[in-house]
Amino acid sequence: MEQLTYFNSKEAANILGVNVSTIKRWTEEGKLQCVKSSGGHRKFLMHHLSGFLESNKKRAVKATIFPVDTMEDLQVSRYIMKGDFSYLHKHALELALSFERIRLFKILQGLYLAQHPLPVIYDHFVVPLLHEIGTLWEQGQISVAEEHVASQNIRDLLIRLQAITARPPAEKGTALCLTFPDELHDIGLKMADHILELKGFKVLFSGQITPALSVEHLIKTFHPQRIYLSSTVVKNVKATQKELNQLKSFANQYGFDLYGGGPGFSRLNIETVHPLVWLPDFTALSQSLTEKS
Ligand code: B12
Repeated sequence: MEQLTYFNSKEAANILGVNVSTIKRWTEEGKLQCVKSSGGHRKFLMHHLSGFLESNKKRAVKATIFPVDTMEDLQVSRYIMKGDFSYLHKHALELALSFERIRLFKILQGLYLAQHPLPVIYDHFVVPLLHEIGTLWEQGQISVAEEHVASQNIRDLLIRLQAITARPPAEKGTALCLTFPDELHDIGLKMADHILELKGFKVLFSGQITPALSVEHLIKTFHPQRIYLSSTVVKNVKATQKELNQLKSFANQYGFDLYGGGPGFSRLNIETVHPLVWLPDFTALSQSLTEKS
């Protein structure tokens, strides 16, 4: 079973800006959902709290979606509520480069609690942050090790967020997520994984360096209805095109749909693997899943 992160009553009270007895009352009145531990203690998943805030908009104003200890925190908290990504982006970059991952996580979690849609958080907050880190590295302003720590921290935070967000039953089918065999960039694919899971898919995440021929056994065993490919850098265009063509022939043989995302696809000929659908961002991914369902 997957490890989920729960908030206890005190933490839930802090986040919602009320005292513990109010939390108790709201759960008894059925206003606030929770689960109970074997010892009878109330435990809250993030979606219990975000669901409560969604149906109690006035409460959202009082909620401490981001812990406020200083004037700067107050500012950050306001920008989270407003969804001012340009301010948050600047602040988050400073945090990423000083490796303040817990505080960075609180911003990510705050954005989610403030009801900003996950694809919007990814497209307008996380992806620009990663791009900026890459640019600083390219310009020689940060070392390769600093770039690694900052981007690995972000990857780690995405996994933490995924562990505490709502997960509907996987009733929509199975999606296999992979990159081409010479690809090490898989953070975009992690974000796609999260969105697919939230939309009710069971996700098989193969991730980095996945040769097309090696997935045939997975396809035969798990019958994915969809395969999602992410490509950031294409080193060898000819070899990568061959991989894509191989996946297309598997798609014809085993009857799954093929989707792609990432800038690497601009170097490949996707006309020849029609009807592969190239998705420009996570908002498009989310919309494509809503349209189909
Ligand atoms: C983190 C990182 C790494 C990490 C990756 C760790 C990991 N587990 O992913 C490591 C250290 C391994 C790495 C290695 C390298 N990297 Co690097 N890396 C980055 C960095 C900083 C972030 C990458 C990232 O996650 N971006 C976020 C993704 C999501 O952004 P994106 O690819 O633009 O995708 C967007 C869309 O295209 C789409 N999308 C992407 N995938 C998918 C999938 C689906 C299904 C959907 C719907 C959408 C979607 O969503 C995003 C929304 O806009 C970037 C900077 C940058 N600009 O991205 C450099 C960057 C990509 N790296 C670069 C380079 C050069 C390299 C190396 C060649 C360095 C080297 N000399 O070894 C190697 C290549 C290794 C390889 N064979 O792949 C260059 C690429 C330049 C180019 N175009 O050729 C960049 C741009 C840095 C730079 N500014 O120069 N890198």
